[in-house]
Amino acid sequence: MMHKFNTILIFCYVTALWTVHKVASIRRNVKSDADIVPGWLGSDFQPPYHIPGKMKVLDAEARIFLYENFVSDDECDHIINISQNHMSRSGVVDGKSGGSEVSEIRTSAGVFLERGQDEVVKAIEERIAAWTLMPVGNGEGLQVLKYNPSQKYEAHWDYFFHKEGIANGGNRYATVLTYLSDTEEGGETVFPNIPAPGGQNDPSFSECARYNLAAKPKKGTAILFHSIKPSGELERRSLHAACPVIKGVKWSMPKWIHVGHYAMGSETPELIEQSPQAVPKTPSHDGCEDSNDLCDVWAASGECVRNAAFMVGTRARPGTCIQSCNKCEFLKS
Ligand SMILES: O=C(O)CCC(=O)C(=O)O
Repeated sequence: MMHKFNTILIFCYVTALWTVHKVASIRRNVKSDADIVPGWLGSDFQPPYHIPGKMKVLDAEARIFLYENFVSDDECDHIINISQNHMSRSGVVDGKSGGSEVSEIRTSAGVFLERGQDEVVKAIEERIAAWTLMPVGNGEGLQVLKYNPSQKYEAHWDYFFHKEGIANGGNRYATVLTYLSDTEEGGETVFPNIPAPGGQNDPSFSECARYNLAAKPKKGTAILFHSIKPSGELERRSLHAACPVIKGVKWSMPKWIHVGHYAMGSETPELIEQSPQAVPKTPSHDGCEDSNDLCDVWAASGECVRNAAFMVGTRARPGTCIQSCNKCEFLKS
């Protein structure tokens, strides 16, 4: 067991280092402690806390992990308390302009916290840095999200396709998503490009999450997934969605982590040089293929919803991008 855990840690460590070197030639000046992962630059690795939970590998190839009890109940309650009076409707990034807009793709409410806003936030951010081996300074502020029944976030990638998206800290490298509450029914985080182990999850998963890799909201549990592969390519398997909440309320807390330092407040964004990143297509199954090379770019910018007739079409007349819009079921009789 210990041996397996050590192997996973070494694997994460090596791939994190490799990715940082491969993806970005980062001319990063270490400006503060926020830019140093514990153990880097010759310091001894002495985590300032004990993470009491246990980690499971959800998908080794796509590097998706789940950590139970990553955040304590008291910490979850504290984060909800400092956030709940500041929530507003969540936005999505417009793939063409880079601006934020309200969309039916994402119907939760949310708020961004400051990096290091208080001692609890700081402790969680340091824990995330120790787990991901990415400096605190590479992370955007923690985001706190609340989903009421029927609220959701449709399938999307966290990485960007537009210039503006990568101007601050380069592209997003990984996401740590922590659940701050249990949810009675629905609200799972599902990865539509990865089948469920054994083809199907148990019936306690909602229909939206039944046939693909998914995690249920459980207070204190965190999932880590990677938007960029060790090769530098964007990781299509990181496509994910927040299923509609069916019963109860869901609180979650994403931390988006970039390949380089993410400037906040009065900091000046640094240029991160990145090699062009190809987005390899997942092999088509059952003849389910997009008819245009730009389908995944359009899908990531919300066109499956905004432009459904063209992108998705109908079962009788499938659209141009059924693979990227996850509508391969149209081809099944
Ligand atoms: O809340 C969730 O389950 C997913 C949130 C998410 O996908 C995001 O904020 O990028």
